[in-house]
Amino acid sequence: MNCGQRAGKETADRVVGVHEVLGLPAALTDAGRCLVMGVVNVTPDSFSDGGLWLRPEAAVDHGRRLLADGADLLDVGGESTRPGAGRVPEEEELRRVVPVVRALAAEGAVVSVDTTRAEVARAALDAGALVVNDVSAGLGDPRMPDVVAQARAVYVAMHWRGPSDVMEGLARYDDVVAEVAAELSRRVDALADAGVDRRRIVLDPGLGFAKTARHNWQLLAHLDALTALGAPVLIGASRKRFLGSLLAGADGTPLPPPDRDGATAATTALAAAAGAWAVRVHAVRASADAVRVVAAIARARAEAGAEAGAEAGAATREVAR
Ligand code: PMM
Repeated sequence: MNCGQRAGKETADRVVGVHEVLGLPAALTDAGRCLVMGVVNVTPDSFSDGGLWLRPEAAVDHGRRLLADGADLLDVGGESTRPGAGRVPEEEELRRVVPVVRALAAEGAVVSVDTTRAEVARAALDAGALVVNDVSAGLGDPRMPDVVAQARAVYVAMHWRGPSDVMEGLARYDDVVAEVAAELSRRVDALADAGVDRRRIVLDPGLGFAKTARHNWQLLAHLDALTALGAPVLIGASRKRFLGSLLAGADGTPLPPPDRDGATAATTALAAAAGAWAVRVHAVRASADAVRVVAAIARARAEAGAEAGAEAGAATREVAR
């Protein structure tokens, strides 16, 4: 059994394969389905929603809307990681992120901070965040694992090969699924060596980060290789370029980011069915519906299995008489 997996038996309301992460409220660990993480980008330049929620009040309002749409947790970020993006000064990242984290956490939201900087993570954790979403899995700032370990926070460790301004040149693999799994596995060991509790680590293949569209599809097609690592898995396909390219018009123009939400919801359903712990999405409603559909089907399967088991038991008793 995966170390983060429920030890519970297969019943109608316990969906098999749903992972549990230590350090989150019961409402999330008992959800019995894939969770939905809503994205709150407090940035002027994110690829899909840059500049829309740069003022703290606008970002907090956006977070509230995502919660109303069914988000289980919110991921607040102050630095764009789109391909080619440069760095934002640390003070600016702090200024963008901390008031938004504080306000949403004070309203009872489960908040994740999307940062590679230990100081930003520390300030966000002090302001009430429970999760650190580090797209560099500790490679961007060597002090990060210690900050997360000390705070006993949840650590989302994403597959990362280098900063956004150089990552496109790092998208070279012989076998992307095996290499991403192996590199993530090494990061888990390094994080655990640095004191992070393995039961608080979530893994993410990092779709679009040092990956071509083909690499992203390969990873989505083989999520079992990632869930087999024994940790909960988060998938961030939302609105990414490979979806826009798939759905390009006849002239080859990729579909723009806000028009990629239908494709995003399809990836959510497939990730949930493959046992993902959570999906990270910009538009929450469709994904919140999709994870519930997948959970209902899993429950129906478990019920059918239980009924078949009971019938087989009765038949065996009949023969033994
Ligand atoms: N993608 C983006 C940002 N942060 N975090 C995780 N864990 N996984 C992702 O795939 C991921 C991420 C880029 O999307 P954005 O610029 O719209 O936030």
